[in-house]
Amino acid sequence: MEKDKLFRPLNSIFDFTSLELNPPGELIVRNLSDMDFMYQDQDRVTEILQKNDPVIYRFYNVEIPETAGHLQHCVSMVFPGKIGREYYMTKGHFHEIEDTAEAYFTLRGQGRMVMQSTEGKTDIKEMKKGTITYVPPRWAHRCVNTGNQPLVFFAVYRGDAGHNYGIIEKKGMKKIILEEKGKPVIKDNPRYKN
Ligand code: S6P
Ligand code: ZN
Repeated sequence: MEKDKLFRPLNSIFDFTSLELNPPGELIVRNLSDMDFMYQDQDRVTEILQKNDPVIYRFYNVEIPETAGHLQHCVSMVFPGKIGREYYMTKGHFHEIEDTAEAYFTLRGQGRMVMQSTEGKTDIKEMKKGTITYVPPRWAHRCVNTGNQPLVFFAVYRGDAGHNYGIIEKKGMKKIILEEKGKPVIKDNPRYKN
């Protein structure tokens, strides 16, 4: 990446048919095996992984200097699907620099943003085409696709925010979203480690 002071204006374009960003920047793909331990139904995880390793989501990070004055931005897509009754979702994270917030604009699909603060409060917001979701500083965030098409969203956050995945990897999140009678329902996570 260019040095900060040399950085120039940029334009990228997202193609809603191919679900690709051009220029792609950094593309990160997460398969089930990257987050197998996060799902409730571990028997189902084993069964699926014996056959294949589905892509759960991918995201394009536009390459921006990782400094405070810049705004990192990205387009993510969570594919439709479930592991048992639990919908495909992102790993979820806190930002490493705790006082950094984030804004999400949903472009396509249906889902939920599951949030949890460092003090243990939880909040869940609907995501659908047109929703703008604000993630305040110190709130972990995970996106869950509850629909039957890709959930696509654009997110913007401070360039130096960084990502802390470790807490959610170890503890999980307090709330999970499961399918019940064809609809998404919020449940307490029985595997949450306090
Ligand atoms: C970054 C922002 C999103 C996620 C992306 C994937 O702060 O919240 O771009 O990185 O949706 O989720 P995760 O939890 O794997 O980073
Ligand atoms: Zn984030």
